[in-house]
Amino acid sequence: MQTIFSDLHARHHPGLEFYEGELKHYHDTPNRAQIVLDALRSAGCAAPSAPQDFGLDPILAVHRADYVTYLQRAYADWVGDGGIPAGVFPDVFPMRSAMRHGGRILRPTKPSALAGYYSFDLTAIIVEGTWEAVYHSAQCALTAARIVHAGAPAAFALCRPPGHHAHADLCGGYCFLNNASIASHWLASSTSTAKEGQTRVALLDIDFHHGNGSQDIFYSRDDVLFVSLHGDPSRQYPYFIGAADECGEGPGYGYTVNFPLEQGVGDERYLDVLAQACERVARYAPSYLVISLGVDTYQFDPLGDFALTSAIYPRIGALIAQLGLPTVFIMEGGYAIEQLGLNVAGVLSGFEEVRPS
Ligand code: SP5
Ligand code: ZN
Repeated sequence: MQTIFSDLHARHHPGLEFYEGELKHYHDTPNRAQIVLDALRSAGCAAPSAPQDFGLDPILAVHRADYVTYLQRAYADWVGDGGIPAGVFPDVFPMRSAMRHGGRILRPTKPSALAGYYSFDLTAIIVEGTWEAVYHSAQCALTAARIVHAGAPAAFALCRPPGHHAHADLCGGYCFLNNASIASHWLASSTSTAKEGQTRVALLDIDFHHGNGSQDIFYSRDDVLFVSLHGDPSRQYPYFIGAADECGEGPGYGYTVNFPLEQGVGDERYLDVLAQACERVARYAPSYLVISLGVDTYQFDPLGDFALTSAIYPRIGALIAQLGLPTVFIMEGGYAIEQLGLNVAGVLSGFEEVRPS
């Protein structure tokens, strides 16, 4: 299958993040993308293609315009205000209780406070090249979506930075623009006709962490089914969201499906739950399937607590392929550098065994 990749991702390279109370190296390192590329080349995959440029419109269809403007300007405004060149860090977060006073929170002008207004944690660090990197990461997702829309059985967007934690107006968890949501919305809206009615898209999130941003973006919609397997958020990042009783709201009720999982999940248990998730996707009978592909479910991932072996990843790909749906794979997390390439290539090759391009 075709891989879409932009080397502009390397413009985003924060050095350090707050991790368990200390400053540690940033986990979303630029070499993550290179490692996946190398593994795909070794597996005999075709060389990656550069993304096409869809402009800002498909991004603005998912993200708030003021948030996108913030992402574009935040670094310059921060440095202009005397901020450290290493990147933008919030120094305050909106207080929940401020919502009582008129149902809104004030939007500050101070760059360090504005960063708090548009962030839910400290790890989506904006550096000088972040906007360029995230813009092209989203274009990779859109290009892969277009390839599948044009009739390919599958395509892989090697996105970096990742996206599934980003809300319409919030960054966090190394994510700024929600690549999988941008691709899902584009697919859902680009082909609907009066005659055929609404195009349905299933977004299946298999990153170790709950896709809080994706869930929130589609929470009240029935044209994008969101299904996620993840470490139980009562124990694991991103916390606060991703429980099994979050099912969607309004017209979206029944179109959010969460499978929060216990620590130490092994291969057979995971495949059993993934099969249940796939059954829900099949029942929805979507026109397209988008996969938020994280491999931080791997047993030695520093950010996860599952016990999956590398042998499971081709089986995951095969199970997804058995749905028989046009499938867009979007790269999310995976931080066990040693096995990252093998595990990602495993999912894609397992898919191709069942559904060759
Ligand atoms: C895209 C993605 O995978 N983002 C993940 C962001 C996770 N950031 C916070 C991780 C805190 C993890 N604590 C793990 C403790 C293991 N000893
Ligand atoms: Zn993750």
